[in-house]
Amino acid sequence: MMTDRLLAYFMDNKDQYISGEQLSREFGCSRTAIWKQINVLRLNGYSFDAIPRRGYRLIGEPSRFSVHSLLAHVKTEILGRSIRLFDEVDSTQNVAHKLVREGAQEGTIVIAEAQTAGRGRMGRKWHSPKGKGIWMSLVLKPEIPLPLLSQLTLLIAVALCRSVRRVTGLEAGIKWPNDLLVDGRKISGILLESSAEDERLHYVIAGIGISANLEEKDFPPELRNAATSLLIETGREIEREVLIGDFLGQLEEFYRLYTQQGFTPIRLLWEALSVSLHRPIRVNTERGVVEGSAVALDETGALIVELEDGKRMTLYSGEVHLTKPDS
Ligand code: BTX
Repeated sequence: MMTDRLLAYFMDNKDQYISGEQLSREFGCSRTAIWKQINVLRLNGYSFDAIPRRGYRLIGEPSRFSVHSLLAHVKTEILGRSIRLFDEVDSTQNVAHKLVREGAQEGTIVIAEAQTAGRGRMGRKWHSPKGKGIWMSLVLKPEIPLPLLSQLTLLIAVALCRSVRRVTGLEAGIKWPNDLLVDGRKISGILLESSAEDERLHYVIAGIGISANLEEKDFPPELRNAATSLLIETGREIEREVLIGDFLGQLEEFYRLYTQQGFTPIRLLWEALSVSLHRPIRVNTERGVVEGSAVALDETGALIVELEDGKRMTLYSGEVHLTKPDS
């Protein structure tokens, strides 16, 4: 409650510095309490300038998706025909799973400004601060057998990579299977979760996280070396609605290509965008570490790695590390 009142006070006094002392008098609490509430607002995407002896000034509000602007950019037939926007959720994946159980149709997308429990693969966390990124889940009901699901992951990575390149001009590349990197640092991740029975897919929830407008300070220290954002790399703010619209367009186009011509054209596009091919890599797999050079994808989407002795190995899952020059 006090946070709301404090925010309203700053809104009424835009462009002015307000001292901690004045605020503590106004709200009848200590300056430490005011400072704590300002930090709560900061976590919610508000920015303050703080100058000793002058006080605090509100300098930025969190950006908000607008349905109107999204609809103006989403031109797809199926993907995005129902758009569900949320301010804050635990994970858009959870919301999408629930919506499917309640009958949501293919193409439904769930977007949140913030996630409190965004997740990556294998129980990893996905950092999702408010108003800074694209945290989105897509409901898909593809007519493919379960073993070919990895092809869909690669297809989404291709669409996303092409779209990021087109909208930002950055040389984004794909690290197998579906990390998007710029200059060796991660800007995006894809997580596929499915429900199936007897090798038949009921539905897939494709979770897409794009670190669009995060600044260096928005990343926790342990991620700063490994992760980056489109804003950091381009030096300008990305209009998230434009990127979403472009990505959904690419995805729909590639999905059509895939149903008409199979995986081969997608495989070739993936190989052209890959940063893990033809260079030394180390892959942590369930059965141990494999070192060698990735040479291609096979027709199922698995990675073919050539070992030092010239033998070839096919990997279906694992974590790739680029060992040189920017591991
Ligand atoms: P992943 O397991 O490949 O990647 C997770 C790793 O990525 C983390 O351990 C960390 O090193 C790094 N990382 C975490 N947050 C970020 C970030 N914001 N930017 C760059 N790197 C980061 C990849 O998993 C799949 C991620 C999917 C996220 C989406 S967001 C919408 C949907 N909802 C949800 O809960 N997950 C998906």
